[in-house]
Parts: sequence; structure tokens; C-alpha cells
Amino acid sequence: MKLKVVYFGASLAGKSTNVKVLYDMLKKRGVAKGDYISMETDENRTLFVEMFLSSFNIDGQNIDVKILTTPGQFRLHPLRKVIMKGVDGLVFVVDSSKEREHINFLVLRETAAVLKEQGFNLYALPVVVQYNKRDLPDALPIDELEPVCNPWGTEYVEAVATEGKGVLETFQAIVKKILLEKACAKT
Ligand SMILES: Nc1nc2c(ncn2[C@@H]2O[C@H](COP(=O)(O)OP(=O)(O)OP(=O)(O)O)[C@@H](O)[C@H]2O)c(=O)[nH]1
Ligand SMILES: [Mg+2]
Repeated sequence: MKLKVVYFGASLAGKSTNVKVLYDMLKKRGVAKGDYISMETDENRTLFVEMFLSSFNIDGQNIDVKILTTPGQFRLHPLRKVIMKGVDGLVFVVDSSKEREHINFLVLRETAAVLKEQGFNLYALPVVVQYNKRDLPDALPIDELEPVCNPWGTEYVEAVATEGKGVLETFQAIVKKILLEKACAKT
């Protein structure tokens, strides 16, 4: 079975940090396949995509998961369409800081529009919300973030991606969610 998971979110929310840290964690566990592919601008910002493959076995079934990020910078938004093609599930990486509160909402709205053009409904896809940067002094309480950033009312994970906190939990949560959804669709 082949799955595609895309990490999206505002510029500098920590999408690339998540995917890089996840790659290192999965590599150590022997379930990351091949290299970590990254295309960055000179300032270490995502230019096109970061991606890698994870391959594991559950109950005798091989599962290949392609993990990708989107570029958060506004000028690169047209590229998101290509990256989102055929997506099975999404991780919404939210910057918890007060100053980025409004941006998170704008990204949601824009991502919904991009997916709609491709015949997908963002609000009907499997999603896990990750509240990242919980270490920041101005991190908003989860109660304040939830009404804006979690219109799905879905599972959320608190994270400090730079320290690896919540990174693996987020990935496990989205894979479980996708598999559950696929299992339910079959029955
Ligand atoms: N304090 C803190 N900083 C973080 C955390 N996660 C990421 N960062 C920092 O935030 C900055 C942006 O992280 P990236 O992972 O490049 O963000 P991005 O979402 O990929 O950004 P774009 O590619 O431009 O969209 C970097 O300086 C990271 O070190 C976190 O949990 N806490
Ligand atoms: Mg990035």
C-alpha cells in the first residue's frame, strides 16, 4: 500500500524541521528508505519540497509512506498544487506563537482552495493538527488555538520540533488515521 502525507502550514511554522527530525528518527529505526531530498533557498527556507520515503510492515502488509512538505513562503504558493496531488492525509503544523495567530488561519483557507481545485475537500481528508513551538514564551494556550486551527475537531499533538518532541507522535497519528479511514472505506 502506498500513502502520501503532506506537512503544510504557515511559513516558518516548523514543517521542514519536523520532516528532517522525523527522517533521522525513522532512519535510526530502520524504516526510512533512501535519502532525504531537500530543495532549499539560500536562507534555508523550503524552495520546492523536502521529502523522503518510509517503508514498514503492519500485520504482513507492506506500507510505503511518502512524506513531503510544502513551501510556506507566499511567493512559492503555486508549487503547493503539485505537491498536494494525490494526497492521502495531512499534518497541519501550527506556529503556536501569538504573533503568527492570524497567519495560521490564512494558510488553512488557502490550502482548502488549492485542494478544492483538485477535487479534494480539506475538511473531509484525514488530518492531524500539530501545535508546534510550545517552548516559545508567547505560545498561546491550546484552548485559544483550537477554535481557529482545528476546524476538523481532530486529534492534536503538542510539539517542540527542534527538540524532537511530538514529531514521531504526529507521524504515527496521521498514519493511523489514514489506515483507519481506508479500512472503513472498504467495509
Ligand atoms: N523555538 C522553536 N523554534 C522552532 C521550532 N520548530 C522549528 N523552529 C525554528 O523555526 C524556524 C523555521 O523552521 P522550518 O522548519 O524551516 O520552518 P518551515 O515551516 O519549513 O518554513 P518554510 O519552509 O519557509 O515554510 C527555524 O529557525 C527552526 O529552527 C520549535 O518547536 N521551537
Ligand atoms: Mg520549510
